[in-house]
Amino acid sequence: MRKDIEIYGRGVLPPRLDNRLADHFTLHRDPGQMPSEAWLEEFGTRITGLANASFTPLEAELMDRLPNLRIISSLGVGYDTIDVAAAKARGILVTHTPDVLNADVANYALLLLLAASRDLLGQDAYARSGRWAREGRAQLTTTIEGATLGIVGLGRIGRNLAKKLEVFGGRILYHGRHAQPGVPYEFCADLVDMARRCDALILLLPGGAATDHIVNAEVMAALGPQGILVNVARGSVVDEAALIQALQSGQLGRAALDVFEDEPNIPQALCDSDRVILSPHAASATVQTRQAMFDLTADNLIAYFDDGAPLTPVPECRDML
Ligand code: NAP
Ligand code: 8YV
Repeated sequence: MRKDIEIYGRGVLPPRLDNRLADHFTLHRDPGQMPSEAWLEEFGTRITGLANASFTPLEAELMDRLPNLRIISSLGVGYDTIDVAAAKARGILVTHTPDVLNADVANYALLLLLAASRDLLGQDAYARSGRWAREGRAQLTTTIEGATLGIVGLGRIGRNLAKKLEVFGGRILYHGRHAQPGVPYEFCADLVDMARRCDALILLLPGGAATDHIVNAEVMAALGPQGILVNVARGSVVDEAALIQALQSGQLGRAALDVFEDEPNIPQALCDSDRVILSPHAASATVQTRQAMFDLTADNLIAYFDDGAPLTPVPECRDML
């Protein structure tokens, strides 16, 4: 127990995480995504650790108001909303929660892929509305058996998914910045070329400036009228306006989306489309995986303040240890 250490719980911390931190440290909460001026004046200089459960950007401006901050422990594997360069420049280490969510996020991507290819929501609506009884059998759908499936971002989650996709007996291609040695899938340096060859693209790469709108109109046109786009990465990686246009014009077949450009807001055109499956950023949202993520978020702070060695620093901060 290190009650002498004062931690800022940013955003609404889940109770399990809140309790672990409050047991171990002196935890200061603030109900807003950004702390109030009064809160900053009272606690700002006392805070040395921050648990981030927020999707609101964590930028240099806030770091400057916490001059003794040493570590940001972020809930989630993606950390595109945290200005890591600004943190490093101030000697602040950033951690995240990789690996513990790989299986569930990959399972969710597979679920979305299967649901889109078999039009599960359409079948449900057809049965539920009585159309089956009135009109007979619903339209046929598309198999993913033997399909060519492209993974954009063959990282921890992407590799977990690829292994699961092997059972469908088709080709697995992947796109990233580098070919990966020893991987039994075909690397495609050009995303448009890969999309042209694929029946479905599954996005599993980080968000942020480097990947902004990497899936643009050209990629979606290449995927084609029968193609399926599954996004469990970040809304920012897909040009959402171009996606709507591609769906409406029939240039793209279907989309299954867990993430959006302006969460939690979803464009009405996507809500209105019966060729889109929508999910509220829920790929990691099982009780078991979320508990593991909450625990790792707390354990990173505990390990850092116990012996200076947090468990899972983001790659950019490993040289700070
Ligand atoms: P990871 O292990 O770091 O893998 C990321 C992959 O993306 C790597 O294979 C990397 O390959 C590729 N990549 C990185 N930058 C790229 C770029 N500029 N262009 C093309 N490819 C790029 O990450 P992970 O743990 O698998 O997680 C992946 C992402 O999934 C997270 O960052 C997060 O945004 C998202 N996610 C979403 C949910 C959800 O709830 N929907 C849950 C968990 C994760 P190269 O190095 O070869 O480029
Ligand atoms: C969220 C995710 O973090 O890990 C990620 O990068 O996108 C998700 O797992 C989760 O919703 C926790 O806020």
